[in-house]
Amino acid sequence: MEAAVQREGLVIPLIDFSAFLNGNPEQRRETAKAILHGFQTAGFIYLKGLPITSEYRKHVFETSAKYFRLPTETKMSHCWTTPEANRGYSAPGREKTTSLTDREEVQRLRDTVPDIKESLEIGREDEPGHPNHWPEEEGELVGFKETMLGFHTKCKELHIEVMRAIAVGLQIEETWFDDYTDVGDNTLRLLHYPEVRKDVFRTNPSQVRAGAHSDYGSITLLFQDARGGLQVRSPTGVFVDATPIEDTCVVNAGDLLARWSNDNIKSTIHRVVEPPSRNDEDTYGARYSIAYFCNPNFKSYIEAIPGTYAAEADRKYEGINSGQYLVQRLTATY
Ligand code: FYU
Ligand code: NI
Repeated sequence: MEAAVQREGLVIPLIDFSAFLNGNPEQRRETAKAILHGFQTAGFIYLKGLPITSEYRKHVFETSAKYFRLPTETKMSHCWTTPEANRGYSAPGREKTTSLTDREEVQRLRDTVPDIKESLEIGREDEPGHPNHWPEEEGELVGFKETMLGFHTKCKELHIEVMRAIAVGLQIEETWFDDYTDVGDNTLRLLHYPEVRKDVFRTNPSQVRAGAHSDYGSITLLFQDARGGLQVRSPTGVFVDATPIEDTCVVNAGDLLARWSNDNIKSTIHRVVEPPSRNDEDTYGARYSIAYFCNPNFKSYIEAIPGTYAAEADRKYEGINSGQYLVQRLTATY
């Protein structure tokens, strides 16, 4: 098996997903095994051979960049409101600087430092009581909603297929997860890490673009641009670069899947830092990425998957409602 990353005991496989989607039974089984193995060891895999063309992907990234060019006040009018809705615009980077104690220093940074990251969260369009916060369809943004909802649906399908691969790997019914993935209670997050002056990182070496964390739900699909910055914690405890590979998607298991699998699958800590600079300028260029956070249907009850425990006494966790679990996690971070 080809490795996308291999350092410090962290081996992240690069897997051709078309061999699962279109292969013969033998190829499908082998691919499913490799996917499950990646989630059991690294907690991360890279997938290539996706049913998402590079043109389509490029179009989605360009559409995302257009959104972030809107004036700040406009974006603020699409503001993220509550963990229950988990939709809308947020610019949370600013609060990082408050960890500094010297008030003048804080003020100086506020004046010179743009937000470290801004994002727009988009949920499924038909969840009662939780509308998406769409920008006006004018100028560059004509077609924005259609593009993003189309991509949301594509990613929802990918979630269903990756969970089928996990089911095949676990040797349970291939469609076992379908009743948990069909609603699509997932969040599409467009991310923009703006250009930032290098002295921000020099002044505060502990500054990272997204702090160390593990994801909450079942799996996350991450589409990154060529700049990089994602790092994954290795078994030896060091952060290793998850270098971008063109036309691949990084997929990692979240905490709820780890719990659901009785810790058979790993949810691994990761973060986003500035990639090493390749120029003499005094800024780091912008980075765009798109994360798609997948969750089991919010209405579903999550308890150990069959086959992930031998005896009743081996079950490590209480059952839990998926939606409640996510809201709990989001409440802790916002
Ligand atoms: N928002 N799920 C996550 C996450 C943020 O896993 C979500 O909906 C992690 O940063
Ligand atoms: Ni994450």
